[in-house]
Amino acid sequence: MHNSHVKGRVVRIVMSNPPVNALNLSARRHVLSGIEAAMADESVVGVVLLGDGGRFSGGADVREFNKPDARSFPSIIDVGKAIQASPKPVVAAIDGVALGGGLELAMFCHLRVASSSARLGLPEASLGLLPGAGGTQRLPRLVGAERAIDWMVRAKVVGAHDALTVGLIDEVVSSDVGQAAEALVWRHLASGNALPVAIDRVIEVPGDAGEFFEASRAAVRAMKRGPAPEAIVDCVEAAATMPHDRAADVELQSFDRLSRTPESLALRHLFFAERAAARIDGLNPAVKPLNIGEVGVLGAGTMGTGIAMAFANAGYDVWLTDTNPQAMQRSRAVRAKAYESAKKRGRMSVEAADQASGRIRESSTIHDLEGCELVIEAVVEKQDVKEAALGQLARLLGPHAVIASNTSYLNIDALAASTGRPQDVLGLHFFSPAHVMKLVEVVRGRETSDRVLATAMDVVKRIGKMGVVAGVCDGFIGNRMVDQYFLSANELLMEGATPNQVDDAIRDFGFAMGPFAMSDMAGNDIGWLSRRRRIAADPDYRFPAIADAICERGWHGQKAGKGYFVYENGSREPGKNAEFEALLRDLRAQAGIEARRFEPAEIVERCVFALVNEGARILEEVIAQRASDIDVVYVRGYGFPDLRGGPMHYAESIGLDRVLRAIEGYRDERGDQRWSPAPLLVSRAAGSGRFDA
Ligand code: T1G
Repeated sequence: MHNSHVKGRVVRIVMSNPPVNALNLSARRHVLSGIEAAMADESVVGVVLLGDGGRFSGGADVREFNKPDARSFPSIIDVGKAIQASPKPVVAAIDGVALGGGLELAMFCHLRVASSSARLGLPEASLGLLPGAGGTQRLPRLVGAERAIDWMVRAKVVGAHDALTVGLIDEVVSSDVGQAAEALVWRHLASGNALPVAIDRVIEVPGDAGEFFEASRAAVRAMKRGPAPEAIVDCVEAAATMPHDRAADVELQSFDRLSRTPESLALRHLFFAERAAARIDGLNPAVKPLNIGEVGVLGAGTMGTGIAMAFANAGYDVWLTDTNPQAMQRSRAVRAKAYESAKKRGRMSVEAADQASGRIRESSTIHDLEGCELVIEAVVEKQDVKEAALGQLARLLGPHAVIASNTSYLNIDALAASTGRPQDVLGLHFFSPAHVMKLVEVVRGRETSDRVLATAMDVVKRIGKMGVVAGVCDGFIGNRMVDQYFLSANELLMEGATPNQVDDAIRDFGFAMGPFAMSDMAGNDIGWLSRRRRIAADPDYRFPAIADAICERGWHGQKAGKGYFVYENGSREPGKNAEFEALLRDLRAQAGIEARRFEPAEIVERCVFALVNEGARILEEVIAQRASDIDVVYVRGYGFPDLRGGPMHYAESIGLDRVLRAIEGYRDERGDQRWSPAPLLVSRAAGSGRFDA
C-alpha cells in the first residue's frame, strides 16, 4: 500500500537479454525509451528498473567492444543520464547480479533495492578494463574513495548486505525485490525529500588527497596486473579533484585506451575461451548429461583425497575407498588439515567445511562403490594396476555409471579396452591440489560415448571447475606441451644460458615461476621417470643431457635440497648451485657445444614458441577442439600469464609469421627436426594469421 495523497502509478522497465541481460544496444534502447515514455506520461509517478530471469544485469555486452563501431549509441551513460535527470524517482530492483555496466546503470538510479542473495560489483579490471559508464565517478561517492579503489582494482564482487552496510544500496529484502522497489518509490514520494543523485555527493578521501592517490598508485603498480588498476586510481583522483564533466571525460578516454591494450584483449579472449571450452563440438543436441548422485573415488592418495574433497565441497556424497589403512589414515589427516585451514582463512564457513568433510565416507572395499553413478580411479600411475582397477569397476558398477581414470598420461583407449565397456570410460585429469586447481582435462577415448562425455563435462562444471576436452595422446594437452617447454629450457642451458637467466627471463615475461624453479619444486625425478618411459616407447626420443645428469646425482630439487638450484637448510628460495655450472661445462664439452650468451627475449621465444608449435600439432591431431582451449589449459593449469592470453593467443597477437620465421631459424641453426614447424602453423601464418579462424 502507499500514501493516498499521491495519485498515479509506478511503471516497471524490464531489461531482457538472456542469459545475463548484458546491456547490448537493444537493451539500452529499451531502457531509454521506457524512461522517456515514463517522463512523458503524467499518470506515472515513479519507475522501477528490473532485469528479467532473476538477474539485474551482467554488465555491458563485452562482445560489442570487439566490433569496429564499438561505441554504439545510446551508451550506458546516455541511458544513465536520462534516468538521473528524471524528476520522478527511478529505483533499481537488483536480483541475481548487478555487475559492471549493470551496477553502473543502477548507480544512476536514485535508489537501489537488492535481494539478499544478490551480488554486486565492478569487475571490469578482470577484463583489463575499468568501469567506463560512470562507475569510477559514482562508486567512490557512494562508498568512499579507498573502498571504491580496492573493489575496482581487485574486481571484487560483494553480497547485498555488505553493499547495504557501505551505502551502495538503500535496502535489502528477502521478498520480491520488484515489489520492494515499488514500495520504496511510494515511500520516497510520501517523504517529500529531494531525489538523491549519486554524482552530487562528495567523495570521502582519507587524509591528504595527493598522498592518498600517490600511495594508491604505488600499491596498484605493485599488483603487476597491467595498466587498468592505475588507470582506475587516476579516474577516482579525477573524480575527487576535477569538475564532474572533465573527470567523466578522463574516465571515457581511459576506458577507450584500455580497451585497445594487449592485456585487455588477452583477458577478454580468455573470458570467452573459458566459456567456449565447455562446449563439445559436434555433440548431438539430443544428448543430455546424466544426473550424477553418488560419486566414488578409488585410491586415497594425494590425488584421490583432493578429488574427493572437490566433489564433497560441491555438495556430492563421496565414497573414498582404499584397501590400505595407512593411506586412508594419511588421507584423513590431509582432509582434516585442509578443512581446518579453509575455516581459519574464511574460505569456507565452519558449517560448510564440516558438512563437506562429512560427505566423504571412507571405505576399504571397492564394493561400497557399487551404487555410484561416477567413479574416478586415482590408484598408482601404472598401466596394469589401473587396468585391473578399471576392470573391477566395470564389473561392479551399474549400466549407466561413468568410469573415469585420473591418469596424467596413460593411454585412455588401452585402459578403456580392459573394461569391456569402453563407451563408459574416459579420463578426468585433475591437477594437484585437486580441490583447489580449476582445470580438469576431460580425456575422450575413441569409444567414449557422447552421453558419458557430456555427463563428465557437466559434472566438472557443477564442481566449479573448468573442463577442457582432450584427445588421447601422451600427455594429452598440457603435459604434452610442458614437455616441449622444459626441453627448450634445458636446451638453452646446454647452449650457454644459466638457470637464473632462463628463470628470470620467463618470470619477466609474466610466469609466476621459471621452468627450473618449477621443476625443482615439483621434483626433477618426475620428468626423469617420464623421459625414461618415453624413451622405452620411442628410442628416437631425445632430451638435453643435463636434465638426466642432475637426477643421476640425486639432485631431485627442493625435496633433495639441490636441483637446478640449491635450497639451503630447507629453504624454498633457489640459490646458485656451483656444482651445477661445472657439470654443465663438462656436458657442453662432451657435446662439443661452444657456450654463448642469450638475451632474455630469445630465451622467452625458445620456450614459448616451443609451446605454440606443439599446440599447433595438438590442434592438427584434434587432440584439442580449438586453439582457445589450449590457451585455457595452459593459463589455468600451467601458469602461462593471463595478461598474455595463453600461448596460442599470444602467438597470434605478435604475428604467426614472426613465430614461424623464428622456429624455422631454430631448425636451420641446429638441424633439429624437433624444430620443424607444424604444418598448421605454416598454413595459418601464410593465411588468416589465426589458429581458430
Ligand atoms: N557480455 C557478453 N556476454 C556475456 C557477459 C557480458 N558481460 N557476461 C556473460 N556473458 C555470456 C557468456 O559469454 C556466456 O555465453 C553466457 O553469457 C553465460 O555466461 C561499460 C565495460 C554474469 C556472473 O565482467 O561474470 O560492463 O558461452 O557462463 O556462470 O563499465 O557471466 O553461453 O555463449 O558466465 O551464470 C562487466 C561477466 C562487463 C561480468 C553469470 N561484467 N559475466 O555467470 O554464466 S564490462 C562482467 C560474468 C562492463 C562497463 C564495462 C558471468 C555472470 P555463452 P556464464 P554464469
